[in-house]
Amino acid sequence: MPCIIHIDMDAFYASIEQRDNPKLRGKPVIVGGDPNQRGVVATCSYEARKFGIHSAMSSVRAKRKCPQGVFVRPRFDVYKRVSQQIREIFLYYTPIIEPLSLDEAYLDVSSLLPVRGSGNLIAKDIKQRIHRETGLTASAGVSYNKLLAKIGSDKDKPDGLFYISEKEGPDFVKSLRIREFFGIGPATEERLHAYGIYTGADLLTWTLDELQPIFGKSASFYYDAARAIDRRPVEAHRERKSVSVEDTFKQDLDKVDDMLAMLNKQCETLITDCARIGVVGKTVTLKVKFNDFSQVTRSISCASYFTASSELYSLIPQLLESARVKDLPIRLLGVAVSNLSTIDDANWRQQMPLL
Ligand code: DCP
Ligand code: MG
Repeated sequence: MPCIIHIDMDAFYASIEQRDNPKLRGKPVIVGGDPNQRGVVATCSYEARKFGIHSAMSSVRAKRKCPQGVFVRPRFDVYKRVSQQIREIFLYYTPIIEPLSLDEAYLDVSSLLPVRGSGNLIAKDIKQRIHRETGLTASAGVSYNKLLAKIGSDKDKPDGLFYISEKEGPDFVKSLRIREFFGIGPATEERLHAYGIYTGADLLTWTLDELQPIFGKSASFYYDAARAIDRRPVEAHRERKSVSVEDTFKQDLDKVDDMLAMLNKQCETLITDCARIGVVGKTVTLKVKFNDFSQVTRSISCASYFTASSELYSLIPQLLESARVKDLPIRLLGVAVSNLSTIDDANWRQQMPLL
């Protein structure tokens, strides 16, 4: 059996701000955009989470929930440097590293087991080393596949270490809320609830054929996931070509206003996902699937990078118009950003102005 570790830094941007400015320690720190300029929260310290603040919330709302919160503008160059430092630490253990964003990665440490004894010991060592070299805490999930390792790293945050053995895997998955499964966002969660699927145990009662219409291409992934099986290898050197979001609707959409409202939300999700991954893109692609299952995509490329969801959304109405080649209801909409570059302070300044 493989041994996979998923490492995820705790309150990443906020912890770095607290590390670098002692006045911020112990305080509710909110990293993100200006509450006076329609900015959003990138992340916040654990002190701020007690007030109900979380990533992607509008800064105005965050300010209302926690008036004493200290708002700090992000410093992407510093975050990128720390991210690089962490990756170098990982390389000390294994070359099989798959970064998912600036602050998280999968590591396949299977070949280290004979020397190091256990995945737990390796994870503990990695966490200590990260703390010693960066002054920051990380949480680790240790298990026999990516699915369980990733869920595990979230179970004992902050500064956590969570191990799921082969024996525990299937029961552990049964107890999960469906939201905790990889790739299930709020829209899919709602759709699954409509089918009566709330937990891993519910998912387990569905056959592969029954899951097909719900999940399409991903049906077998979720069929396996319900059984604590995940055959995806840790893929080192995988280069990301695009960032995307898509939703299949419970009921097909036939009103343009509803389509645009959905796409507006998707643009917001996409921009925050790009920030988390640490990239910006110049090309936007709209995907439309009609209720006869035919699919159309349309793209526009720009001279500068998209850093605000409003910039992205401003191109959506024309894309939608050209993609609606048939006057049929729509069952799926998606937006993707490609032509990527890594994020830096200069190309993000617009999105997150100084307070
Ligand atoms: N991020 C962002 N916008 C989001 C989510 C995240 O800009 N909607 C950024 C800020 C985070 C970093 O990505 O610090 C890592 O994301 P995580 O989801 O891992 O969140 P944190 O590391 O901040 O907190 P946690 O301790 O829950 O992992
Ligand atoms: Mg994190």
